[in-house]
Amino acid sequence: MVRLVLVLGDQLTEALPALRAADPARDVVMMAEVMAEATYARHHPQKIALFFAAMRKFAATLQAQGWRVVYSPLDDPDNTHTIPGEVMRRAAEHGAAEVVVTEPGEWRLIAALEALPLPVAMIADDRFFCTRAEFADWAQGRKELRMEWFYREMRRRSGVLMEGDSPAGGRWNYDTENRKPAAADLFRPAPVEFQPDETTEAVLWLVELHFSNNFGNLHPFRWATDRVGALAALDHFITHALPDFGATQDAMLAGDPVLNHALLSPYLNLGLLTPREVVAAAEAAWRAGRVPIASAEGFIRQILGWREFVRGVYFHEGPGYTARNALGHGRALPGAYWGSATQMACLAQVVGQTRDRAYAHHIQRLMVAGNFALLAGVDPAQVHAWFLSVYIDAVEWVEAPNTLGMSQFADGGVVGSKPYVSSGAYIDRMSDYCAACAYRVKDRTGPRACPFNLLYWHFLHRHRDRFARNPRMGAIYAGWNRRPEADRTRLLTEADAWLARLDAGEAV
Ligand code: FAD
Ligand code: DLZ
Ligand code: SF4
Repeated sequence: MVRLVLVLGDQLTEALPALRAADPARDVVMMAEVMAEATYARHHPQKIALFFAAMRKFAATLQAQGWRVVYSPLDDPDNTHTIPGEVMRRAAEHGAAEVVVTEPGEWRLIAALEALPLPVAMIADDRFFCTRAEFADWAQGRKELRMEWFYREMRRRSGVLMEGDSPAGGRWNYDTENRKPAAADLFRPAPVEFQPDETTEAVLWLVELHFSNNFGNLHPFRWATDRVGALAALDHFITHALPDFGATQDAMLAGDPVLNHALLSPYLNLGLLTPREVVAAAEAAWRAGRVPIASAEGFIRQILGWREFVRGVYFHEGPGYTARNALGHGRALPGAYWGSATQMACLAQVVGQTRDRAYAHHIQRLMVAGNFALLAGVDPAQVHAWFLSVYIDAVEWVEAPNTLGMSQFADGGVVGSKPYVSSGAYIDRMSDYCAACAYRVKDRTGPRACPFNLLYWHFLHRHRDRFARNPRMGAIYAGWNRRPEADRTRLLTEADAWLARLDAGEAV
């Protein structure tokens, strides 16, 4: 009996579980570019182009290896434009009575495939260090889920950066040596860039035709779209950028959107690289003496720790996770997130590079775009929709816990024990943005007060019932309470007035 092996756009790995379970002599592999996936979020054009180009090339690779592959391009006149529709069309075409698929990374697609009127064998995705079942075991009975404990457990289980039972170098975490501001004259390697080949050019035309109204510039398109390119990007990062990754991990510089970051998340998330090989490459570089332990550990923690942890949380918390709004925030997402004028230099910088590259690094996402939305009390569902749309690496299992959990505290403290909020002082310390801003970062009140300063205290004040007893925030509240009543009132009044101007659509 012929079986249909469905490969989704973020499952482009040759050793994919569904492919390992299939028989190339009998089964048919299917892949489909469909409008439903291209429009369920208003994706950045570069993101759609990356998925389509990588899917086309992966299909060609499988074909060259002897698989029978049926591929539905977006402009196929018979395309039904949904994944279930294409599965049923291909099943009828090939007389397939069963579908084999690696479990999708999103509740929405799991539900759609489970509802098919055909038997579906859904195989666990073993491309991660930690399976869903293993995470559930780890989480069971714990009062709270904390990344640091999960990460240590993952280090022990995987043996990564371990010397016997002890962490390599004697410490689990080298954060105190990381996270320094960057000076503009800092040496940092140019990020690796790729020229579009013929397949990618054809996709760029297609995306231009259908999605040019989406937020974001399609050109220049600099991403790798196949495994060879993804491996070259990995090699470039390990050789040139990893040695200083740790030190500048949290730094932000106008005019340098990448610094020493890896630019590897899209390749990991599409399956062109596996987390195991990326972690192994970083560990090998440290063991060979080519990078300091602080950089290797800092980088490995992002993948073996955070990436695995947020995936675990996404599945552990269930399909309702994306609707959470623990802080009851309801403000509309300001137009500045879609490129409308703003006087805030930091937000303009992050949104501008997001428009140009579909990329911003972690601290830009967390402490500028996310921090501002949280301080201003924006509806987390709108913040989630934005992050899911505009970044090249955004798939829901990783985007949602980062946005709703880590960044917006909308899950009430599952991902983080306290909200990631800061005043302008943090942005000033970690970046060079404030020097070119219309606002004054040192001003707490007054006509040119930095909005992050006004809104930081406004946020803490309006959520004092929830956070004042948090042991990690007590000192901040104590400081606020010590300020004269008149100062507090003035600041809150000015914050309200500033928010009213924001709501009125002024270019504040
Ligand atoms: P580097 O900083 O060089 O880090 C190396 C790798 O570690 C990344 O490639 C990534 O795979 C992994 N990593 C680092 N931090 C995280 C994290 N917090 N969670 C999961 N993996 C991590 N990452 C996504 O892959 N997709 C998203 O949609 C996404 N949305 C985010 C939304 C918000 C609000 C925030 C605060 C973070 C989000 N992240 C997301 C995490 C992180 O910002 C990106 O993984 C990182 O910026 C990707 O760039 P890089 O490859 O240069 O990463
Ligand atoms: C993101 C994306 C896009 C833009 N298009 C497709 C597509 O046409 N076909 C497909 O199989 N997958 C696509 N994807 C990726 C899926 O949306 C992805 O599998 C889900 O986000 C689940 O992780
Ligand atoms: Fe951002 Fe405030 Fe600095 Fe302006 S002064 S760049 S708004 S932190």
